[in-house]
Amino acid sequence: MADEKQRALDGARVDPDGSRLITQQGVRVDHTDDSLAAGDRGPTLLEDFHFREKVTHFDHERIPERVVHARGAGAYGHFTPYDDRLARYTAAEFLTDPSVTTPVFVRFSTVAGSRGSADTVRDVRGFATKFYTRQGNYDLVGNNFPVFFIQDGIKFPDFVHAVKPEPHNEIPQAQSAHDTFWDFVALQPETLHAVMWLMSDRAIPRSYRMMQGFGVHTFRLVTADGRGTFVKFHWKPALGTHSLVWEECQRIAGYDPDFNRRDLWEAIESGAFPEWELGVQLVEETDEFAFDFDLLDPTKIIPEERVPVLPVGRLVLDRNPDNFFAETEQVAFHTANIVPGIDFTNDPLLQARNFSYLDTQLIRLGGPNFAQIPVNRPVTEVSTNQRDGYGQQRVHRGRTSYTPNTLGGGCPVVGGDFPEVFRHYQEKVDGSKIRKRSASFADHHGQAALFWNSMSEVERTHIVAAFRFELGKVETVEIRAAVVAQLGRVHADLAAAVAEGLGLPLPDLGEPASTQSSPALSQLGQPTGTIATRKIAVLVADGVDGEGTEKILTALRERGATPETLAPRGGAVRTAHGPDLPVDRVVSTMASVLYDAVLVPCGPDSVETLAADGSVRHFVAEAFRHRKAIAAFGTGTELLAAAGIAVDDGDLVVEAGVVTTTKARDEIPDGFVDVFAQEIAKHRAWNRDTREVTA
Ligand code: HDE
Repeated sequence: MADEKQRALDGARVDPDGSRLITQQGVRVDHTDDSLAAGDRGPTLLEDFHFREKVTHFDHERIPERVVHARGAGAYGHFTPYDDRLARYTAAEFLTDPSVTTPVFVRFSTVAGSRGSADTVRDVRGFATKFYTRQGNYDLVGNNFPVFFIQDGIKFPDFVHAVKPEPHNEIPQAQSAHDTFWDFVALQPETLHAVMWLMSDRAIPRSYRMMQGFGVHTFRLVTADGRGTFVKFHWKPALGTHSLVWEECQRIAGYDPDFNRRDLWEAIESGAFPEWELGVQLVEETDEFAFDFDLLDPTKIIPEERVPVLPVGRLVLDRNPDNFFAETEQVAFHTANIVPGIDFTNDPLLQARNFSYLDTQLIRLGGPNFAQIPVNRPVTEVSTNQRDGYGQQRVHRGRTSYTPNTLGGGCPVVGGDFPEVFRHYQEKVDGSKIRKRSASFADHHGQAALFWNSMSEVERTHIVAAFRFELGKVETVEIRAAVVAQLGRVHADLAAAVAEGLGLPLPDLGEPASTQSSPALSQLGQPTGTIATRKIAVLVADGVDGEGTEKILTALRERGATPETLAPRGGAVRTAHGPDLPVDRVVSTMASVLYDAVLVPCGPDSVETLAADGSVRHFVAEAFRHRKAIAAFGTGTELLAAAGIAVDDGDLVVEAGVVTTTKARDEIPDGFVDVFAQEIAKHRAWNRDTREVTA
């Protein structure tokens, strides 16, 4: 969609069509493969301006990667509020006028890894949105966890140094499973709530399109007459919140380190535009102290059951960037980019961020003019007295670059009324200068326990396994024990299970730090019923039942899923009765971990070929072990048997996510695809017993 931001970007876009090679100085050259040399085998000449320009530019092509969130993927889209329900709370037009659609750029990221690290690591994911509003740029720089690891930004360098690769050998890359991180955690219990999220399935999303986003801090909405309301921002994905399983993540890091980036790109290219609903939790200023935690403490959530999330609008991402560097790498988010109607609170983490983001762009983007980079420009006018600086793109005319002036006609003119101009919320502040954490930030274990209490059995098993994995990689036994001791102050069950796995003695176990729970925190039990964009591996070989396969492929595509045929070799396979069936992928280049579900069609010859191949049996058994939906029709069930999966014969049999029928071709029962789709939509068959099947 050509919104105002896209039209503005058109001015910066360059297409290669038919152009000739012309240097940066506008000179046409006829040769770019050999440098200018003194003689046939002689030295290169300094006067070779074309060589020097080309190589110098290359030498300077890299900019510093982000100190955190270095690896990311971005897309354009738009946001529209549903109605004017927030008009009572904020003067921000883009949140309150349903006739206004605001262009956005969103960048998703991992935090700890370098630019080239894998997507599927255990980590927080960034969810940063730049709204190009008609009142200026508003950046909501959030994460997929609603809480952060520290309470005061002055601890951020310590926290990041602890989680990043260790400084002496730069190991490990993009992992929290190492001594320095857990040393920090054990000594800094304010990390514990976020650490619970980090050890949970939230840290390994199936897709950027299937994760929630949170503004984390408590912000403020402000009305035209200056009334403030506390607000927490939430993004809810239309496709539901879903995760990978840990073993898959590790395997995908090898098979497709770009898994999440590719998924976002392909979904948008195929027209399956990702969507989120923006929600807000609102708290009146008079209720500031109504909670058993401090609203300014970024390690705390407001349970949704206590303050419901009010849905306010829809975000759709519908356009991939044209150039990764120009847009996704150069986009510069800043928590202090706010517009009239939104303001900060005194959350000490937010306050620090308001310093850090501008500061970091100065080194990363090389000077103070980064807001002139096309992706960063607002769709509004810009008019300041700021001049000069590296990378200045504008040609400011006139004699004046100061205020007040008469020589420039008094321009740029200041003044105006809120909300036409931004004016800070007039919060009364009165206190002594102190360097001390507020006593209201003291509870570090209560909400960690709340999170644990809110998890389903499956989710708890995953959390325990994650702690065991991570702490198992810690070399210093005292650090393992110190973390387990902290967990003992969260919940005895958790600490005991982790200690048991590590072979550590039980720490002191008291009462749980909280007996409360918040069902909204559990990812399970909130299925969306859709299989849109789910990837389904269809295993075929020569002799497959083409008619039955086509019928099911069509039905799956009609439901928005993406089935792909995988065969031992590329091209097409011969079908038992009809035309050849095109092959999308060669099975040896793929793995079941790259798919959401597996289908094995009928065909005695096809199944015999596939079953004789150990890697195909492994493919099926692994999907089974990862509790994915699996379907087979006709003799396809024999491949399941060869992979060690026992199935009963019948017209339509469903057993813990495995859907089978003995029928083939036009006799496949109508309900077969419906049931298969239902099982895929559940994301995983958590009730499946996988012990008998090894992959
Ligand atoms: Fe960031 N963070 N952060 N952060 N953060 C950066 O800014 C920082 C925090 C988040 O896609 C940096 O441009 C401090 C919380 C995202 O470009 C840097 C503190 C949350 C992104 C920075 C925090 C975030 C960043 C690195 C503690 C969730 C990626 C490059 C006071 C609410 C944005 C850059 C993108 C990036 C500093 C804590 C989210 C260094 C000092 C809490 C999504 O400025």
